[in-house]
Amino acid sequence: MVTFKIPDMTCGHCAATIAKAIAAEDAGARVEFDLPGHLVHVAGNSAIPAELESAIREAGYSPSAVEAQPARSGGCGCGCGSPKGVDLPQAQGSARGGCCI
Ligand SMILES: [Cu+2]
Repeated sequence: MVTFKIPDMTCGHCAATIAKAIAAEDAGARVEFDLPGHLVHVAGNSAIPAELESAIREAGYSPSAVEAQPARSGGCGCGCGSPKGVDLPQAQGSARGGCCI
């Protein structure tokens, strides 16, 4: 899954144009639009993000890749992104440890 911020995507017509550009690059990609947020989420099969980005650019828009959320592996499970093994002093004695107390 890759997300692009496209400030100049403002309406359904823009979204359709971008969807077409992405489909031309990666026919099987799943595309989700967040028009108010000017975001496009692409779950692609084959195309690499840089190729998708240039396809969108060629369609006349100004995408920039948004850093994906780090995978939820390890950590304490609260989703705060705190790496496993962080021992906050107040966590001592807590069964869960980490940042969740
Ligand atoms: Cu438009």
